[in-house]
Amino acid sequence: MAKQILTTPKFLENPSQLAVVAAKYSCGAPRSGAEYGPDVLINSGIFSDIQSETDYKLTIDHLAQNGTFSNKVEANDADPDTNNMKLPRTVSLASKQVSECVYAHARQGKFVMTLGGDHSIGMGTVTGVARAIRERFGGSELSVLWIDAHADINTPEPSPSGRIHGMPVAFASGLARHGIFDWITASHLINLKRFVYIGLRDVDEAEERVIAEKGIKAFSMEDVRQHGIEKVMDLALEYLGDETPIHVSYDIDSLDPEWAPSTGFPVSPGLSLEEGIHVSRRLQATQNLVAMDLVEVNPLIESERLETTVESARSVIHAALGVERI
Ligand SMILES: [Mn+2]
Repeated sequence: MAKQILTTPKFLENPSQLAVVAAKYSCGAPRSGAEYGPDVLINSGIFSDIQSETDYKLTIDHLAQNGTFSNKVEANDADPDTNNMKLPRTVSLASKQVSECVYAHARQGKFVMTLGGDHSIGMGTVTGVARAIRERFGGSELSVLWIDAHADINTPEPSPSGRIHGMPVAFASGLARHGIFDWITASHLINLKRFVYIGLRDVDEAEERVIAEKGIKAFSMEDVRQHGIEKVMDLALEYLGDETPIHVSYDIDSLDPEWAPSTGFPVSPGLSLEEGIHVSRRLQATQNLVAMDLVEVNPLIESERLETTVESARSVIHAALGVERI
């Protein structure tokens, strides 16, 4: 049984419309598997009790590489390394598709739930929602919470791996620019002053510098341990203010590997499942949440513990939607 907590979302015109976007890509990551994440989550029934027992009306868009480039090719003639980036054209095309799909739903005032996929798709989701919010609310800016073990704010040159799943925040904020990503225009950009990290614990040196230079609000795992997740959420929400639409981009690797083993780059110690659910509940309670991503579930990693990972994903998604099991 599921019960829906009834709230009145402030920034959604069609709050009962839940647009699920299955973003089946792993071109931003060094190994395959994340492209299967959305189907694994959907087929596990993550949305079936929502559909049958709540007022949400679901649509699902399935997005995947459409043959222009194959989903998981190593650098090749069609998509050679550029400025230290691996598969930049493939990732640009993928994230552009995601951005356009997410935008179309968000423009209509629906809640958009994007399932990944590797986190490079995050540059598509936040840019799509940011653009829709600007248009719907006279230029207003979107607030973004990035729940992650990693900062994903590398610019191409200093990136140790060249993999673009470590760069979505840089591209979505305009910190990184490249002709290959020229579909990202001023209307798409997110503002790093309206951006908060929670759960960081594996941040590259160049990323540390950018976070300090730009004064980006960041709560590390150490902060969570020191102050508690309740206090961290108090501070994060106070920083963003009451009257702002919020997009949460949730990397499953923010959770401790005990709760989310099936992911590409698990880092201990992370958020407990209870802490992860608390983050979602608090966001839901603001009534400001307009979109969510849940990314980096990789069924090819620690497959025998995939069910644990899927259960955790289900719990944080349900809590964000105000759907609780009874
Ligand atoms: Mn991430």
